[in-house]
Amino acid sequence: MIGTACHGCPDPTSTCSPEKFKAMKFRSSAITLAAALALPLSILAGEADLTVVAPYVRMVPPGTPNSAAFMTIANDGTNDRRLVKADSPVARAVELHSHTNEQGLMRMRQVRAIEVRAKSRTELKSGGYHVMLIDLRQPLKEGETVPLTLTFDDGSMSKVDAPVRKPQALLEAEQASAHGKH
Ligand SMILES: [Cu+2]
Repeated sequence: MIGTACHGCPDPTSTCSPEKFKAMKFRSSAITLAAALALPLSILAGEADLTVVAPYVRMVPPGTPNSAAFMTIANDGTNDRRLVKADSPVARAVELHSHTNEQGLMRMRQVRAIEVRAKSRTELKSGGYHVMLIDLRQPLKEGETVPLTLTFDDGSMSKVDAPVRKPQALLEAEQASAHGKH
């Protein structure tokens, strides 16, 4: 086979075949990828700027397909951050959601990201932003903890163990009815 010089081929002998060129291109992109993978080390230093406070997962009756996780995310850093992804082994799908009032109806909507501004905190709470746990793989029992992995726009990740808790409204209703029995 007659060697043809491929445009951009790093092989100085100019005996480059399209196959060889492809293989070389692949190798150089693999190196770029390795360099990119080494990058998060420098990002980890900034991770301490983000703190996840009081996470919990809403207890739901057995057989309920979905639940949600709530928490406060504090950003002590000087850069605005965005929560871009959440994962949990307890659900088949995990989405970031907001609640919006549409003509008097509260609707949940998937959002691309939840912003946590610099020197600020964002509350994920019932009726607002939440981490939606869709299609639960197992029932969530009170007192258990649910592992959550949160990914931010700078590539940093936070691993959180969120206890399963009854929703505040239910707790208050229970307390009120307990008082009623006096
Ligand atoms: Cu939701």
